[in-house]
Parts: sequence; structure tokens; C-alpha cells
Amino acid sequence: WEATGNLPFSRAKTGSFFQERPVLKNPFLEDALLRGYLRRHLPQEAAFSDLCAFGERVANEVDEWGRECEVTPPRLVHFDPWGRRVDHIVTSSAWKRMKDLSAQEGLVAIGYERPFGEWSRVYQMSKLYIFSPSSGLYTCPLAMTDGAAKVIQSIGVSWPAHEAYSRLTSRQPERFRTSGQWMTERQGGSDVASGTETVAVPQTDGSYKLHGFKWFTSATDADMTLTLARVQDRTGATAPGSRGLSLFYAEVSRDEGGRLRGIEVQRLKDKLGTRQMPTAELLLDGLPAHRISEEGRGVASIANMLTITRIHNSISAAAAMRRVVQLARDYATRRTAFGKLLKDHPLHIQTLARMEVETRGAFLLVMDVCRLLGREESGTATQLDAHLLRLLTPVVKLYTGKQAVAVVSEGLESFGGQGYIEDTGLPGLLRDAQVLSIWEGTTNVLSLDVLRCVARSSGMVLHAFFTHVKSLLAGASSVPSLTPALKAVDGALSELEDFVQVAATRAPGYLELAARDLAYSLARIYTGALLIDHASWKGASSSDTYAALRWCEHDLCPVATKQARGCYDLSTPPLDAALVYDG
Ligand code: UCC
Ligand code: FAD
Repeated sequence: WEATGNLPFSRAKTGSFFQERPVLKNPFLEDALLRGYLRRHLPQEAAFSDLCAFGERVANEVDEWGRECEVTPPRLVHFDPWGRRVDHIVTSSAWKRMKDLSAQEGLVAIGYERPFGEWSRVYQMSKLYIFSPSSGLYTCPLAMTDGAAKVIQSIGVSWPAHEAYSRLTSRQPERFRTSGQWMTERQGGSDVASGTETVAVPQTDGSYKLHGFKWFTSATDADMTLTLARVQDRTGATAPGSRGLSLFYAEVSRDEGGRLRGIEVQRLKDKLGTRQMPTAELLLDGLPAHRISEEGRGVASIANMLTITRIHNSISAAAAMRRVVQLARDYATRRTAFGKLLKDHPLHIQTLARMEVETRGAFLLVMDVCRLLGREESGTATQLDAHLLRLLTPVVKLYTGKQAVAVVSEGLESFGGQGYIEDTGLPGLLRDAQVLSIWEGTTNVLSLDVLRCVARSSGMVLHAFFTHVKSLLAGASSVPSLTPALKAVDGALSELEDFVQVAATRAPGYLELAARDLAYSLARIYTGALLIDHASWKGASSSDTYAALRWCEHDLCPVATKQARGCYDLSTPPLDAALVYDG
């Protein structure tokens, strides 16, 4: 070596080996399940060609903008050079391009134009699913914009919100506007009823001025917002609790001096992730607003927004999983260890296959909720569909939010040390996944929402669940290769029925302790049935069958397993507390 001058590292300080990076290809063409699902349910050339073209654009153009959003986070300018208060949230040019793109691609509009009838939500969410991991978190303002449009539409599009509705659902970039969703105050983000201190002071013209402090407001560069406040009576008194809350529409505007009307931006949050997007603390000091719900019907009226944003959240969760799997499987064809490519190490591929199973389950679960939403909106939903939509919305949000963190974390590890390196863009996926289980209702709060909707429907939502799962299983009963999976879901369903019967005889605290495991059981059983149903379709592949079989190896009904172990007995809370506070 010395004689030939070919010493390793002799000329280059860096050596001569450079690892090839994982390549993002068209996320639509790379996704067999997405295409299979659409071939089955929405076999429309127009949808396919649009998704394919959009996927191309995401891979070749938009993904870089997303990266630009990440490395150019928003900043807050409180004062202009001459000392005037301006509270200007400066965002990157890529963030602004995302807004124009969103309008042009109809990422909100599709849900309201309904080009494919009851399948329009599936089509819209398929676009968002392709877009989300490259969007620089622009999917967050889009979720809230969609939710606001839905609320305005369901309340009745009248003055002053009718103009807002047409802008929120516009395809013209110059007309398109986004909305915020300001619910959280310092005292409570989950317990909005106790936590909301903001008051609405009636004005002589029928409008209101809002005074309060909103502790988390995301995508605060929005043009308008929906928010909650308590209407003051003539004596200045307000009603406490949920019944005191009303829903308001407010525009974010500036006076002639360039100052925000009735708002001071206190500061931007310093966040673990979602750094591409501003999240601000806002002092509302006389914000002009219009009440759009009946007095005291604020929470019930914003519930439509929660449904939409929770579905968007679940799309983002499934999309994050899909993206990390796509990148990891590509990387496995480029990286060599122990003399062969990673793709030729069975244990590595088993790891990726497990991630794939989770991703497929999440995808089918969220798409089924989109299907139900589409049916509700196009007037074709049965009572069973309506019950399922109510029950499954918190279930899909809580389950996919948690899965996303697990799958993306595993995904990062599949790149070895490079998965931990900032400028690969990979760590951002994990940071951004972590928020998915926190905002829009934490896992526990949504588990309790499941209990509440079961109780309020007198069990009808559960009845719908059992009926629909059984019909999915019946539809696949003639496919022998799926028998083990069918047996597993069928058995889990019986266990769940037994659990429900036993739980009904117990004190209320029993169900509260079981709430999270119950929600997980609902998610796993329903997803198992969906995977089986998809695999039994005539156009399904052997991988679809394999995914269903693998999913059904999970403990599909953890609530029954833990019930048998006495985990919800009322003797456990003091023991849990003693354990937590031990020492
Ligand atoms: O985090 C936020 C924005 C983040 C950015 C957006 C990201 C979107 C995804 C992007 C992806 C990249 S905004 C803040 C979100 N905050 C929450 O989600 C709050 C979490 N807490 C809850 O969900 C609680 O369960 C509350 C606030 C709903 C509980 O309040 P109450 O007042 O105690 O609720 P009640 O008494 O249970 O319900 C009051 C009424 C009832 O109707 P009526 O009076 O007719 O019986 C309920 O049936 O509201 C109805 N209701 C619902 N209806 C309550 N929840 C729902 C629901 N989920 N669906 C339908
Ligand atoms: P808490 O309610 O204090 O919850 C703390 C813990 O207690 C959680 O683990 C929760 O699960 C648990 N817990 C609470 N109640 C119960 C119970 N009854 N039983 C069992 N466990 C319980 N909000 C907005 O309104 N608009 C926004 O735009 C917005 N953007 C956000 C952006 C980011 C990046 C983040 C992180 C948050 C944002 N939020 C926004 C706030 C978010 O919605 C809340 O943080 C969330 O709803 C939780 O509320 P909290 O922070 O008050 O937590």
C-alpha cells in the first residue's frame, strides 16, 4: 500500500466511502395499500391521476419546502424599528408557499366541493396523507381551517361567517384564509369547562369584545379563529362550567397603525417539535368577536371542529408511520452491514415488517373513519354509521397518536446513528409525532370521551361496533387463508362482550380505570376486522393477507386480559398511588 501510494485516507481527510442517503420517491406510487384501497373503493381515473401527480410534486418539490420550514422557524417581532408594538409573527417563504399550494390543490376545498360524493373525504384525506410528512406542519392550520369550515357550515353559513366560509374553502390562493382554534387556557386544556376564564362583553351592536388569555394557539398567523368565552350579563357575572361557554368567531386584523386589534402576542412557545409552525400565547384585550353558537352551547358547537381536527391528526399519524417505513425500506437497499445489505438481514426486515403491519392498521382505521365522515356529510349515513363515527373518532385519534411515536421511533433506529442526526431530517419526524397524542385531546381524555359517548348513547355506539365488526367478519368467512385471523377477532369480540356485561355491574370507578384499555381493545379489534375485510377483497394481495394475520397476533382485547388479572378492581388506585409516590 505504501509503495503504491494507495493508503486508505492518504489523500482525503474524510475517506472515500459515502453512504447513499434514503430517497423519497412518489409517496402515492410507493404505497401499495393506499392504491389498493382506492382501487377498491374509489376507482376513478381522475382521483388516481391527481394523486399520482401530487405525489410527484411532494417528492420533487414540496418536501424541500417542508425542510425549509423546519430550518427557518417562525419568529415574533414585538416592536417595529420606531418602537411601535406590532406583534408580527414572521414565517418562512416556504410556509407561505404551503398556503398557496394548499389552496391550489384543494386540500380543504375538496371536503366541501365533494367531487366524489360520499368518497370525497377519503380522497381529500388521501391527498393530506401524501402531503403531511412533507408539509412543514402546514397540515396543522389546514386541520383547523377544515374544522372551522365544518362548524360554520353545520351552524348555518350566515353573516358574518359566510364570507369566512367561502374563503376557508377557496381554491384561489389570494382568497384562501386559514383559521385557528383557541380553546386552551392556563388552567385547563383538557378540562375546558373549568379552565376557561375568557369573558365576552356584549356590545350595543350585538357583537362582543373578548378579554382573556389563550395559552396555546397554533398557526397563529391565521386570519380568523373560533374560540370559547363566557358571556357577561349586565352585572358582569358569568355562568360557570360547560354551560357558561359560548362559541365565538373572531377575525385577526390590524388597525391603521398596524397593531393587532384586541390581541397582544405574549410570546411564541419554545417547543420540542412542530417548530415549523408558530404556537403563541395570546392576551385578548377587547378582541372584536361574534357569537356563533347559542349561549352556553360552546362545547357542543365546537365538537364538529374536534371531530375534523382529530381525524386530520390521525391522518398525520398514519402518514408519519408510512413515511418512515418508506424511507427505511429504501435505506435497507443501500446500506451494508456484516457483508450484506440490510434488506438481506431477516431480523432487520422482520422489524420493518412489524412497522408495516402497524402502519397498515392505522391507515385502514383512519380511512374507515373518513369513509364514515363522508357518508355523514353526503347524507347517506345510516344510524349505525353515525354511531360508529362518534365512537371511532376518539379511538382512532388516541390509538394512532401513540402508534406513530412507537413506529417512528423504531424507524429512526433502522437508520442507525444517522437516524439521530438532525440534518438528515429524520429526528423531526419523531419530534412532530410526539405532539399527536397530546393536542386535540390526550390519550386519557379521549378514552374518557369514549366512555361518555357509550353512556350517552345508552350503549348504542357499542352495539353498532359489535354489529359492524361481525358483518365484516362474515364477509370474509369464506377465505380459508384468513381463518386464524378471523378466529382471533371473533374471540376478542366475545371477550369484549363479556367485559362490557361485567363492567356494567361494577361501580363507575371501575370503567374509568378500564377506559384506556377499552379504547385500545376497540381500536385493535376494529382494525383487525378491517385488515381481514381488505384482505378478503378480490383484488387483495398475499401481503394483505399476511398483514391481517400478523395484526391478529396482537392481544386484541387487552381490557379482558387485564380485567382477568384484577387490574380495575377498586383496590388498585391506592396501590397505584402508593407505587407512584413511593419514597
Ligand atoms: O389542541 C388543539 C389544536 C392543535 C392544533 C390542531 C392540530 C390538528 C391536527 C394536525 C395534524 C398535524 S385545540 C384544543 C383541543 N382541545 C381538546 O381537544 C379538548 C380536550 N378535552 C375534551 O375533549 C373534553 O372531553 C371536553 C372539553 C369536550 C369536555 O368538555 P365538557 O364541557 O365537560 O363536555 P361534555 O359535558 O361532555 O359535553 C358538552 C357537550 C355535550 O353535548 P350535549 O350538551 O348536547 O349533550 C357533548 O355530547 O358537547 C358534546 N361533546 C361532543 N360531541 C363533547 N365532546 C364531543 C365530541 N368529541 N363529539 C361530539
Ligand atoms: P392537562 O389537562 O393538564 O393534562 C395533563 C395530563 O393529565 C395528561 O396526561 C392528561 O391525559 C391527564 N388527564 C387530564 N385529565 C384527566 C382525567 N380526567 N383522567 C385521567 N387523566 C387525565 N390548544 C388550543 O386550544 N389551540 C391550539 O392551537 C393548541 N396548539 C397546541 C400546540 C402544541 C404544540 C401543544 C403541545 C398544545 C397545543 N394546544 C392547543 C393545547 C393542547 O390542546 C392541550 O395542551 C391539551 O389539550 C392538554 O391540555 P393541558 O395541557 O391543559 O393538559
